[in-house]
Amino acid sequence: MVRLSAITPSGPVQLGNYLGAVRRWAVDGGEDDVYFISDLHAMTTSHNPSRLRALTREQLAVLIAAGVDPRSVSVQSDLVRELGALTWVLECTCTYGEAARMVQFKEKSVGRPSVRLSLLTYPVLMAADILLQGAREVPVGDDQRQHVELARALARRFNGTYGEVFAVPRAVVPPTAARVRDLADPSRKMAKSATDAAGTVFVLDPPDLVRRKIRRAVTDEVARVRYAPEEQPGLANLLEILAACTGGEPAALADGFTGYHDLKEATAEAVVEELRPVRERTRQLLDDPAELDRVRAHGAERTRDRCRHRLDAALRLSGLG
Ligand code: AQP
Repeated sequence: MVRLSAITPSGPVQLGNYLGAVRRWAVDGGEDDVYFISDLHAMTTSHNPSRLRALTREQLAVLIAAGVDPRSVSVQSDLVRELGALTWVLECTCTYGEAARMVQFKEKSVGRPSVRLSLLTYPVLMAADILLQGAREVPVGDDQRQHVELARALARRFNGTYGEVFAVPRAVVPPTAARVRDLADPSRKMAKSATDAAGTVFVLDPPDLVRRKIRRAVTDEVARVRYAPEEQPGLANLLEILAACTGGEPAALADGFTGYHDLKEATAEAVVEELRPVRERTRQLLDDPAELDRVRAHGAERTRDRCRHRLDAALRLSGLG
């Protein structure tokens, strides 16, 4: 069973990406899975080329440092020719109505004619990512579920129209749908491209900065430590982060604290300790370009080998070549 997931280099890896996705890929992932840095997806909004390249490399290092099997990691653009070819075939399989119905596109494009055309078409590129690798399971958050449904529909339509080539993928909801919230504004999820970095803990932040950000986390006036996500979202976020780092349950952990200060200190230390090895190993990898280049080249070769027969069949059956 091939599972496929990705992280977009739209900013440095943040605590939510790590706890909600990368750490799980490290624990649950198998050699057959595909975990990749989706640098092509990062180009759907305005981007700086050298920053994109540097973030791609940094994210690759973080994945390996976090313990994701190096044999399962790759960079999306290393397959740009194969993906470009299949994306075209799938765009010729997809209707405009299907693409324009994507909620993410509607939300991000409303009243903004200057959005890139790629924001409309990238779910088709995502379908190509999934179908080329023969992925059966795609772990995604709710916001990406609709895109996996599109990949499913396109696989079925292609197979039904031209001949059986693609496995039909399905979205799977990660077992613990941990949603880390912004420390400065717990009504939002933590995001790597947040404009105000005060509420975002980045995996590579130095320990003192992590502590400062967590000490300044927005809480409330209730002055009682309990796990009540609706009434005390900031506090609940801290308890969930602490639970994710220590393996406990947020509600049970709440009983161990009498004041907010102690909870913040404990959470800060737990996060610093959780991230310490990842940060140190990432630094080593970034200082050793040969090792990173080797992993990246292997990932490119492996994903290319794996997709070749599907791409050739899809091109041939659809009347090309
Ligand atoms: N706050 C979060 N809590 C838990 N999981 C999260 N993920 C993202 N934010 C949180 C998960 O991280 C994986 C990679 O995410 P992505 O790069 O594909 O895109 P994203 O979800 O849009 O991530 P960001 O950090 O919010 O980036 P920007 O700022 O560019 O939008 C996914 O599995 C995602 O669910």
